[in-house]
Amino acid sequence: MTKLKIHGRATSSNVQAVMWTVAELGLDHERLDVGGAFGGTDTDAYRALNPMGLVPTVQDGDITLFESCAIVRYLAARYGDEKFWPRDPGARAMLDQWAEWGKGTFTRTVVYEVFWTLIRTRKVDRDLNALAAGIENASRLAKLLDQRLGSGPYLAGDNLTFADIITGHVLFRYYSLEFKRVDTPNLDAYYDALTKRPAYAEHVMVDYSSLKVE
Ligand SMILES: N[C@@H](CCC(=O)N[C@@H](CS)C(=O)NCC(=O)O)C(=O)O
Repeated sequence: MTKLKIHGRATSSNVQAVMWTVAELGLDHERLDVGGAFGGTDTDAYRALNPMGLVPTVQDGDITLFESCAIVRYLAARYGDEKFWPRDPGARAMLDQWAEWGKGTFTRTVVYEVFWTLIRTRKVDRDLNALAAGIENASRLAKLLDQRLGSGPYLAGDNLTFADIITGHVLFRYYSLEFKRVDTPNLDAYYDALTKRPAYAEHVMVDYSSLKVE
């Protein structure tokens, strides 16, 4: 394979999902600091790769992709083994439904209803009622995931899969933000298992204090 090129700043949770995948699969790569304070997303050249002007964007030889979950699925399908990306459509779909839920429902709630208010909104501009509602939503969803995980340790049982990446990358934000979390012993154990993976520690547990506005 050619060397993967990943465009995107390390503090972006969407870039983190991709980088975690790249590291779990041991893929040869280079990551370029693009987006946020680094800029670089508003050029014609970048927009030709990613018309949204967002990160991440990945180039693998002559394949260029945007949308982090599509990238994770592509890398998993192309370079992952049977455990990481089950080839049986039924077995894969059972995991993929949780991946989809993880991105579209859980991550969306944690990022846009909690993280965005606590980290990316000035204190004076925060809507505390909306924040309380967001925390309540995130708590309800965390309970659901806790129930689904059971004794885990991963969504598929013993092995980490693409679905853990898509569902689990937001947990660093979920667990490190300052708010009172509900009691979720299975989810706590899951997060603990993820944090012990070197790829998660390096690429997902990235200090986001540079994103904080006061
Ligand atoms: N659905 C897209 C969302 C991409 C997205 O919103 N990326 C954010 C960072 S997490 C971004 O590019 N923000 C502007 C920037 O960093 O310049 C994905 O999953 O890749």
